[in-house]
Amino acid sequence: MDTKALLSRTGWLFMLCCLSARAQTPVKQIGNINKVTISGQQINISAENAFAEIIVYSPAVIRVKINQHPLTPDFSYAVVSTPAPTKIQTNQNSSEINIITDSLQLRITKKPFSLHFLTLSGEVINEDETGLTTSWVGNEVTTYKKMQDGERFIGLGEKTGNLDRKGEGYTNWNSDKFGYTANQDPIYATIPFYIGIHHQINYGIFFDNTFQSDFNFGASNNRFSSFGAKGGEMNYYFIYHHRMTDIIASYAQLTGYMPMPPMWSLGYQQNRYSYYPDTEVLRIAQTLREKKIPADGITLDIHYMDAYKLFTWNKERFPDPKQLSSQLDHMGFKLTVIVDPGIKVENGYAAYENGKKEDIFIKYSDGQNYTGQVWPGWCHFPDFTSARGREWWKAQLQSYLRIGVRGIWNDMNEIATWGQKMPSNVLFNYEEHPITHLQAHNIYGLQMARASYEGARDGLQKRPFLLTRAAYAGSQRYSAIWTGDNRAEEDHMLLGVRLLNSLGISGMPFAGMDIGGFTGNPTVSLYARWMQIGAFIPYFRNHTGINTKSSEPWAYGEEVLEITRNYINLRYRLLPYLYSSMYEATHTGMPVMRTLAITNTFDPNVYDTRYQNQYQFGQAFMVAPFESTKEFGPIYFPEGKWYNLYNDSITSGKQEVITPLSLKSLPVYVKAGSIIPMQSQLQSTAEKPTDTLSLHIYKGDTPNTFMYYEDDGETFNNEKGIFYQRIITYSPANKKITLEKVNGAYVSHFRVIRLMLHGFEQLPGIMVNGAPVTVQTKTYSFLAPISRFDPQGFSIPAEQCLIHEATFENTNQAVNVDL
Ligand code: NBV
Repeated sequence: MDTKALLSRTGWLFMLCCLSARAQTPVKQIGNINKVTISGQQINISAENAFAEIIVYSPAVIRVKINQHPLTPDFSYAVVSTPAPTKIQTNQNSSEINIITDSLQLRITKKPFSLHFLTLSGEVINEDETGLTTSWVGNEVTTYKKMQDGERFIGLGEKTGNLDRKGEGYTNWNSDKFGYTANQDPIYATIPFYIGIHHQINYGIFFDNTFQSDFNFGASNNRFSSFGAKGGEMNYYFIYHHRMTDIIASYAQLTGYMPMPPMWSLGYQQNRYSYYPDTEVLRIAQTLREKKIPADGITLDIHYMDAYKLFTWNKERFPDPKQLSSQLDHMGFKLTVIVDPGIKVENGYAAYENGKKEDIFIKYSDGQNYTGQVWPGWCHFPDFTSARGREWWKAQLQSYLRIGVRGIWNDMNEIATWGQKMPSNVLFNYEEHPITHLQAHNIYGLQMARASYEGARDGLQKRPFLLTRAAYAGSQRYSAIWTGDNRAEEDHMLLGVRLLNSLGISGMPFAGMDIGGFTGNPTVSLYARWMQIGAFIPYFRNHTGINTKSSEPWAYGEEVLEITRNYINLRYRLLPYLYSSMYEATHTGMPVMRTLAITNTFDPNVYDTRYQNQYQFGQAFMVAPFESTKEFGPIYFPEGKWYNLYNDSITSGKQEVITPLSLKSLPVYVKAGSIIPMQSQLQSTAEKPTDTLSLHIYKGDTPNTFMYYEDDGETFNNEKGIFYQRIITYSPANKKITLEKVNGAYVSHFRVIRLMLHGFEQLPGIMVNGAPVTVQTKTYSFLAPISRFDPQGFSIPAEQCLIHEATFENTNQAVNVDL
């Protein structure tokens, strides 16, 4: 062979080597686009190494699906909406495709395939990192987004850490984390939805993939933010609106709304691991009543069962559970029981026998049921991803509902087993399209909550209360959530507030934490402060672990009893406000606990770690939680004017105020212009309030509206239009308060409306529908005096607000009040 031939041969060989090395590169890039098909609101793309589908769901929501193999048919437990007819414009040339809606434009470059979401005027909202775009490492798929200057990231549901998640990375793999630390990740729930914020722009991304997923918001890199999963498709929904409230609303529309909870579930709930026997449960209930601590719920933890066998009762501890629930009911308490998914493998145990017969357990690929160890010992686990499994579960649950149980608490549904290592090869039915544990793990909790909700709804024919520990996006349609086994430590109380705020912006408005802490014992002051915060949390439950100190409000001394009673009392008077705020969540997805970032998105101060725990409770209140050990706290007042709840002193916004702190009161402020409906004091929601609804209005400079909502609080009649809903508007400019005509067929319990006007100096008289009404000037206290708080035995008087009061009859007709 001559030299020339040899060279050309080696050249070929070299090229071949390079090519195969490229083909074998461990990172598979999406490559260039080679085919585009546009049909209506859908664009199908095939690229060198992938297939993609871009679907316009609405002007503000665009879905992106990318797969290295041909795309699979759609299925999601999380998403409940389908694309709405949307006007779009599309055009393309050799280098790009453009999709333009009324809200945004999506530019898709062809070489390489990369996505650029832009405002209509061309600013970047969010774009692929063009060098990395979407790629695969084996089955793991990741999309890389260019990190924008100053970009912040919030959301992702139940994630520890700061409000602004910049610089951090997170994993979604629902995990049982007893006594988790303040930075532990992952914990129990997966809500793969976050909001990015930069340059006066905010957007949302919901990555609907149930495999273990990872989010990187600039952790160990300064180039990109990314989201990816260990398997499945790249499948995300991109949401863009000017206001964060609308992003939250679009996410809620995609994944569904929480149903209206029963009124009683918004009352105070008393728990421990575990109250038993039945006499102890009754003693707790009785003491709450004797000590005049309003309460509505009592919960039975795992010791009610016979040897932890689900759907059984320990006959010695609870000889007559039906009688217990009816005794509690007479005292105004509703009973909730805990359920775990593990069904003990034991011959003769009914649930095991009939579960086996009906073949509803998850199994290995050889058909043998999976067996894992948990409280009862070796267990099988129902397959909630199969209709048959859910039906079986619903049927079992009826035994609780028949005896009057009103709440179902779904625990250990990550699935938690001893060892915490369920094998990957366990199979789940997944609506007759079997999947492995890798794909099913993060949705097991969601599906268990679903089965429990459906079972309880059918059985009770009344609104049930559902609680779950594990969750996936969409769980709000079935259940409230709590943040698991927290610690009785100061930083956990504040972390808990952030977890709940984050759950709120991630579609889960009905959320709570173990007030007082689950592991360990709180100090006296921590307990008091935590209970105060609890009054401003949607799900208000005191719970503690086994072998800890008693955690009822009287267990921490007389002063703490008075402090907690004060706040639980306030919670009950605020129920009309809270109920209306919950109603708002059921329609718009707007959470009740609102990080200040929702309405002050571009104010950098709200992300400052000094202020990040502050939140709004509904539209009116701002709560500033601090460690109970602090004597002074820096409070940031965002834009607007803020009234001190207790004495009506006003602080104007956009400033920090170093505020003296006292254990007797939690710093709470009311936004100027607020409208807050309140009722008379109750000991439980089983009691009826007096017939007067107090409407607190705080003088402001800008108009405000509040949607007041009422229904019977327990049946499903609300779904048939039997509710009472009216818009209340306060317009400072023309000094008017208007109550619009009532919408809905429910007759309000309240016959009289009492206006309570805060911050209005001189008001000799007001006109109601043109007729003069007398105004009385009074003082009003939101809290009662604390009698023995002072070591010298003097009582500490309650602070007072000066108000103007006027009453008028509540009819369904429109009311015009001239101030
Ligand atoms: O059922 C007992 C506990 C329960 O009290 C707690 O709230 C759950 O998060 N449960 C976990 C089981 C294990 C506790 C160590």
